[in-house]
Amino acid sequence: MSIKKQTLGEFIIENQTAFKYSSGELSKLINAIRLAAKVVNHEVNKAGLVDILGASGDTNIQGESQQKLDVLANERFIQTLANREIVCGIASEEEDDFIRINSADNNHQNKYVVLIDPLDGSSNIDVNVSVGTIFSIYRRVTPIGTPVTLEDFLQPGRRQVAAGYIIYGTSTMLVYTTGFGVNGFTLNPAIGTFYLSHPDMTFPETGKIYSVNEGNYIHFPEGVKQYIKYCQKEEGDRPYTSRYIGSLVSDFHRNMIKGGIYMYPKSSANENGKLRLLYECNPMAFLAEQAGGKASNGFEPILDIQPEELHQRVPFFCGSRKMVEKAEAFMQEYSSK
Ligand code: AHM
Ligand code: MG
Repeated sequence: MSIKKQTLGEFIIENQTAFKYSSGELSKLINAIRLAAKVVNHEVNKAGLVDILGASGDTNIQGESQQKLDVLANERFIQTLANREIVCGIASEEEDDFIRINSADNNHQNKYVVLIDPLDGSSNIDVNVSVGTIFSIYRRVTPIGTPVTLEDFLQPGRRQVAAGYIIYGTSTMLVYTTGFGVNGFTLNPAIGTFYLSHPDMTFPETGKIYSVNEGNYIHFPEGVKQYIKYCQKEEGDRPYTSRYIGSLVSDFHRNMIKGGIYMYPKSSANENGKLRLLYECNPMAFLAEQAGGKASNGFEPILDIQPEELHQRVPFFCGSRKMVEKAEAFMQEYSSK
């Protein structure tokens, strides 16, 4: 990659001045995520070489078995953020409860909380398929200097200050937004530097890819069944192409570049779908909207949902604006909330 390109570090500094009264706290926070991303990238890359694969034996709050890399990624992100004392609280998909971060003098003035899915799609690790980290940042709502409470984490996605993901793929990328569009940075592993490779990323208005686990078809609501039939019908620019990696970050990333829709609807087996509102859907929805796309539960924007619990799940339809609107139209005609 050309060294003429802007590095992520340079980009963060340059954009900090865009926030008029910025204290630099958010910049420091994104810098810490950048650092943890490089560490986790290193672990993911050597996964095939050393004995860190396989289930660790623990189960997370959703009753799923954790793989060792999930545990490692969780530790790395939490340690990096906690050691730098730049956040007042962290919630992770891998932790039962949120974590309060105290400073050495017990009196820090930090105003941000971070919510994170340290390694999403981790069932793909054993078969060498891309996985990702997803993060979401909010300003706390309780007074600065007091211990964070659940309220600080249960905010509608619309209030996110920043969100992004790291994709550990054929190359490693960090893609994020602070509410002024979406920018993607590719890691040059030889020197450990992220370069701005994808400035101002946008979803094509429509696309030809639909991504859904069709193995669950029989359990889907009628609206989703009808929409899938619509995607498969020979008419106009259809049939569409079906592409499903089973790794949200990778499916989202491809659809943002090529145009497409990702769906994880509710089903008769999972009444709220599978994906978590706070760790997966909200950050992806913020990115989608910032990139000109759309994200919905089939009936309302994901970002408008008032969360009720940390590990809440929601049905998820996300991607190119016109495709999501079409899926919503089918849901509203054939299904109920
Ligand atoms: P995880 O957080 O346990 O890794 O689950 C989330 C993942 C998403 O990345 C992916 O899109 C989805 O689960 C796949 O689920 P399924 O195997 O049911 O299709
Ligand atoms: Mg996940």
